Amino acid sequence: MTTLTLIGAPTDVGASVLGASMGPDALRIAGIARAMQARGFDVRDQGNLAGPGNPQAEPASGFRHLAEVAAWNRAVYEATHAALQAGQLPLLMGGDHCLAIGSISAVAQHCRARGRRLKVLWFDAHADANTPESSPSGNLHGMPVACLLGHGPAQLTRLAGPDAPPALQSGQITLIGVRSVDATEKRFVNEHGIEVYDMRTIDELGMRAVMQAALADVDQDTHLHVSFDMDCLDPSVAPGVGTGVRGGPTYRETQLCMEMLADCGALGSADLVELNPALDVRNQTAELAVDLLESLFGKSTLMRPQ
Ligand code: 6HN
Ligand code: MN
Ligand code: MN
Ligand code: MN
Repeated sequence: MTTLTLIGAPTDVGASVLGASMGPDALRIAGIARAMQARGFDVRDQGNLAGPGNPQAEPASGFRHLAEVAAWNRAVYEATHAALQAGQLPLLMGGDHCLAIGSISAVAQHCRARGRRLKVLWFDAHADANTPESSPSGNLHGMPVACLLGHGPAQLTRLAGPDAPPALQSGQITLIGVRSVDATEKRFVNEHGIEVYDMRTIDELGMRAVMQAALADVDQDTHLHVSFDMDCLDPSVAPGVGTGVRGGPTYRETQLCMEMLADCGALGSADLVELNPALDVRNQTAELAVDLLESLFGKSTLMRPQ
């Protein structure tokens, strides 16, 4: 039986909208542990990591709260790495999306040591590929993709050690659901040749074809990491997010993504981030997140031939 480790990271230091810090408890209240047990996992909720509070400061040298973001990411890195080393499947409960720097750096280090291929699917309304030079806000939750590719402050690009290479090469990450990209961010994404399935592509090709293309290079020997920003969904179905953008995938389109990910059988770790209970209505976005995670971990309506 696989052990699924829930790691809570209750912080919003990477954002300017407050509230994602309450995400882990909203997921617990929505029944994440019981739902994952019902999927056949031995679930261990590690509780919440500890870290600095939110100073609610203005950006300094292009970053808001760099020291605090680095501290939280070190904690996430250590917890994720320890879970992987113990043969467990870590599920990071954010928190804002800056925390994926820590989780994915740990997954990358783990895969590197074992010679395993790593592929990251990044579900998001945004590209999260700003650098401090390009960021309009200084918010580090808008920069994790660039940091993971080695562009950012050393505190965040070298979590695996002073000599560690960037966590990812640009061919290892695919962005899905994107519809809000800053002008300078667009240049970064294009120059690095990052694979992006934006909403227009999803509209034109349909979600099934997009997911088939995104998973084309994923096989049984690949460690697949899913980094899921709740603002990927249309805000009409997921109102509990800090930076919602209209025109996102529907409930059914997102379920199909999760079902296809479950079928591919390669999932090794995941992040569920940017859930903001302060902006939610009766915890519905947390309940939706648990519902999607059930599909990601193999719940389907009917028995299907493998
Ligand atoms: N997120 N591109 C904007 C920025 O401030 O850099 C928005 C980032 C949102 C990040 O939702 O994880
Ligand atoms: Mn994001
Ligand atoms: Mn986002
Ligand atoms: Mn580069």
